[in-house]
Parts: sequence; C-alpha cells; structure tokens
Amino acid sequence: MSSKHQGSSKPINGVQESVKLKKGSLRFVYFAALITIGFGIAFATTSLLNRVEKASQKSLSGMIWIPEGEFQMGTLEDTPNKNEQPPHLVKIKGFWIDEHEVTNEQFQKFVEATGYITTAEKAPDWDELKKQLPPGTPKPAAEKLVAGSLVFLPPTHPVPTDDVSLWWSWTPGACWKHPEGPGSNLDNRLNHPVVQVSWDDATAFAAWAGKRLPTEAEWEYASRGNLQGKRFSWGDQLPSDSARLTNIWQGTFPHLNTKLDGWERTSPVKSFPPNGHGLHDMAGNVWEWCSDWYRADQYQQMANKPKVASPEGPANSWDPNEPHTPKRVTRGGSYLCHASYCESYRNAARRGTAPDTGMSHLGFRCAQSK
Ligand SMILES: [Ca+2]
Ligand SMILES: [Ca+2]
Repeated sequence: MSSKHQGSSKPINGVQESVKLKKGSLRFVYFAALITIGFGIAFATTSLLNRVEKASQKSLSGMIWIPEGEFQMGTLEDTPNKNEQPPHLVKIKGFWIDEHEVTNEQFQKFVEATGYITTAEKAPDWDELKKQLPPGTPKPAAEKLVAGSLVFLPPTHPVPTDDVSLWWSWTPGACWKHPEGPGSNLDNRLNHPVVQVSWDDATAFAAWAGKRLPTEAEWEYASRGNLQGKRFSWGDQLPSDSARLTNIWQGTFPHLNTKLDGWERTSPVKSFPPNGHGLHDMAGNVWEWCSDWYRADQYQQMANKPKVASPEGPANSWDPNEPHTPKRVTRGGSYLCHASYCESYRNAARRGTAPDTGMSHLGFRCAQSK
C-alpha cells in the first residue's frame, strides 16, 4: 500500500521564516563566560548558552524550542519490551517541536491548499502490499482491496488480549475525514488530533508546512520534559482512575472503557497539562509518527557505537514479529493504552508501524531544525 505524495509542497505563511541567531553576541557571551567562570563549570555555561540562545530565537507559532542536551534514551526498568533496552546516552542538538499534535483543522488546511489525497483514500496496490507479507500470502478478494483504514471497534465482552484482530477492523471508507468510517465525521473534532494518516501523509504535511517529523531521539528527549530517568513525561506518578494525567484508557481493555478522563477516543489538544517543556499529549491521546526506521534491536546496536549528536535512526527496519514489513517508529501511546495491556504512554515505549498504515489512534506532530 505504499504511496507517493500527491500535491505540492508549499510553506505556511510565517512558519518557514528562518531563525536568525545573533551569532556574534552568542560568541561574546560564550567567551566571557569561559573567562569569568572557568572551565570547571562547563555545565552551567552550557545552561547559560541555552537560555541566551532560546531568548534570541524568533518564536515560531505553535512550536516550542527544545535546547540542546544529553539524556539516557531507553529504560533500565524490567519491562517486557526489550526494544527499549539497553539505555544509552544520546546528545541532542536544539530543535523546535509542535506544542501539540497536528489537528484536524491544520490537516484540513493542508488538504484544501494542495488537493492532497491520503493513503487511506486510495485503494491498496496488491503488487506493493504483497511485498510486506510472507511469501505465498493469497491475494485478498477484490472487495477487500478498497480504500479504507483500521478502526478500533471494542468487543462487547472480555476477549484474549493477544489477538489484535478482535478489536481492530479494516473499515472501507475510513480516512482522516471519517475516522471511524463513512458514518463518522469531524463535527466538533476540528481541534482533535488528526488520525488515519500514514507516515507518507505525515511527511507530506510536514514538507508543506516547512517542517519535518521529529527523530525518535528528539521525540523521547522532548517527551521527558527536562526530567531525567522518569517513567512518564510528567514524572513518576502512576495514572489512575483518580489521577487523570493524560488521555488514556480507564476500565478493562479492550471491552470496557469507563472514560473517567472524559474521553472515549481522541480529546481536543491541550486538554491535559503540558510537560516541563510545555508540550501537550506527548503521552497518550494519539500515537505519533517519527522519522526513523524502526528496528527492535536498535538500542543494542547504539550501545556499541560512538555517541552521535541527534541520531537519525537505522538505515533499515527490522521487527522479528513481522520480518517482511518495513516499519517506521511510532511513539507515545494513545487513548487505547492501559497499564494492564501496553502502557505505551511511558517515555521509553516504542513501536514500529508500517508507513502506509492509518489507524484511528495514530497521528503526528512536526519538528523543525534551528
Ligand atoms: Ca480516555
Ligand atoms: Ca500523543
């Protein structure tokens, strides 16, 4: 189901303005700081530089500047998800990132300006699709090879949680304008995150906006919100029925959602408190595409390599569970996540998703370099 971008690239007014740093001033500050304070407190100097740099950046509408720094990517926790281990030190250059997920309204402007047609709005190409499937997979019936996408349809009773087909339904007609299928629409949801967008769609939007997708390392660094070694973007507090810290699942997944946080599916962006960087919904609401290819063993490989500033991920994809399917990284979990099932709203949680896949809990936000 791979697709090519349709529509033209075009900058959003004002967004693509270059950010002019006062480099001369910065050099003076840096030099003076070194003389006055001395090399022994380099960390403080870096912090000062970050603050000066931030103050001299021109504000980008709806985006937040994440200063350069280092962090432990991944987790030491004994989680069942070995793709998060081992943790390894990563250096990140400063970058901009959207303060919230891209909304339906923002995506609508992109489509209106370009005539872009999303992956979910086009019938799958069997010749492309079969490349992602085990050899010998039979061609589906013609009525199955129609435009559509994956929609979460909760079962009415408890089911085993090791079979996702019990709650994900291939739905003809489902797309960003009809997130749950032809009978649904965006009424009262223009300020909700767009969903049913493929990696190709997200990348096309970002290019049009003069932005890009964040790398996986940038995404996790931003999610951690100036905190080190914490489980969640807000710290270590466990979400619960009474502590509603972001839009996730309450009740028993996947058949009983008590909606104690107020939302059965997506919520308006900025409905929950931001993290330490001022970013909303890094955890929960919708999963977010990153630019990197997904490898389940990427962290094992990184642990043996020299530290690289702002790594851009592996050169190819590998998921032992679906070895024929190339995948891109998705991050942050969604309104479907619950501690009893995947708890993917943790900072370190990571997953791979085929880039031509749209789902009713998957969106994105954009980044921009200095
Ligand atoms: Ca919820
Ligand atoms: Ca999110």
